[in-house]
Amino acid sequence: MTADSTLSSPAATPGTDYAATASEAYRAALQVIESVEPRIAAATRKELADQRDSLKLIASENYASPAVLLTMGSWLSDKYAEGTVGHRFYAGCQNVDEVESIAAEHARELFGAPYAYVQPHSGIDANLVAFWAILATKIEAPALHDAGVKNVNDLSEAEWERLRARLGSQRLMGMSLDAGGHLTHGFRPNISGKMFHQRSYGTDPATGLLDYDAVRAAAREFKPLILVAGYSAYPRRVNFATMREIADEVGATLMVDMAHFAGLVAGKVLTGDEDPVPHAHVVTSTTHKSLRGPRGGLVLATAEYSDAVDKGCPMVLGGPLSHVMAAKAVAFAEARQPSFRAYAQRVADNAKAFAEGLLRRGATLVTGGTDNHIVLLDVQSFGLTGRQAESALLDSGIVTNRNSIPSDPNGAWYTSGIRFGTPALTTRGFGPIEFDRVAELVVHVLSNTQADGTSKAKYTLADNTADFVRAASAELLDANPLYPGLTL
Ligand code: DSN
Repeated sequence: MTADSTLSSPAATPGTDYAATASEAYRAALQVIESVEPRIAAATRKELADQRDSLKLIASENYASPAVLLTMGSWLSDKYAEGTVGHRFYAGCQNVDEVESIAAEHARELFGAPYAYVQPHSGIDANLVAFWAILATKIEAPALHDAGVKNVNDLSEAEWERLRARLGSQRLMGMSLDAGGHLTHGFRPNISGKMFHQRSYGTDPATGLLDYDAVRAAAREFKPLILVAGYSAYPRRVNFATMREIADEVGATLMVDMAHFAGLVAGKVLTGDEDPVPHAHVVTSTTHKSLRGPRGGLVLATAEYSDAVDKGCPMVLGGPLSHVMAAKAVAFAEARQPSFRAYAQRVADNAKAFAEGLLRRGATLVTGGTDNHIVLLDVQSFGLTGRQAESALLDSGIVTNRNSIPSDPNGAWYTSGIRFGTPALTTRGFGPIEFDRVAELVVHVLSNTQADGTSKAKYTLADNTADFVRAASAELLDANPLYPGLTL
């Protein structure tokens, strides 16, 4: 298996020595940075070394291409451009208009969406824009229509107070955090849990799988304005056609947060009922996880919601990050190449191989396996908390994050799970054989880690474990270099 071509030789520039050109660019950039604040240049160099030297298994991380990364380091950053294409609150936005239009065009084409909004700075921002757009479309617009005005400023005080009360009393239903949902899907400590009356749906306690009949029954009873589907720690595919049926039955807007699996949608691993775009009213995403772009957010919408989404900035967001929108355009262009489909399929195949490798060695997985890019390991059988397991793995050069499992006895801080993901190491070129070896190393670390007494954080790693695993990982990492040919 070879490293993905976007890291070394993009199809768009045949004949160029991409790695050598990128090396020159980075060397020059670091020299310039060094002349002002050498500590930042040093930390930047060190981050590359650390990423090169560790097994990155954080499900939400990836390695963006040099083209994506270099696009972010430009003077596009210096331009204020609140508003939207052709309708800005600042003069001189002609180039930002061009950048934003290209990024949105690529996003529409990539996902087959009628409308794309590429301004959100993150996934949480994208979700806030979506919530606002749904409230504006479903609650505010009819209230303005009934009052015979176009603008909230023209409402009487009494009408305004009635509207505020209505906006503040809407219902949202999403997957619970411990079943794999995200904070922003109505978790009480998050703003989404405070903006809305919220109810969560979980997973079947016996199988860990989504129970659509239970979701339907809960939706019938609760009648949410917004039904949220999507996850950040659920290792299975979702049937979005069924979720849409449920939403339609109760008059809800279906919002899908595909932040985690956007790369699998772009790469056509998730199609038909598993592709959220044809089924949801509004789809939100990040651009940096399996999609492998710059850090940022994205909203796709049907025509009904597009005008309200378009007002995201400045109603919800601060000024758009034009340099990041430019990098999104480059990443979407990469994701439209045939090689991205092959990458996305390998991400899913590798997750299966990794899960099978763990199961074969006696580990317990939430839902018993995976059919996306996530594997959620229940570490209780090793006598550990998620916190202890995460730290022991990190000591051994394996970077993961601890995660709640359904009905987690250790809560959201210590947890009982470790979430793994395959997008990053797949970008490096790892295949099923390498992932099976990684599974062996993970089990080796956890089998050689002992909880200290009743502490949920302290642990002891058996002598030589970390050294052994680091040496074994180095063989895999050296054979699959990160940014091959890139020298600083
Ligand atoms: N931080 C992201 C993740 O790791 O899944 C979600 O917010």
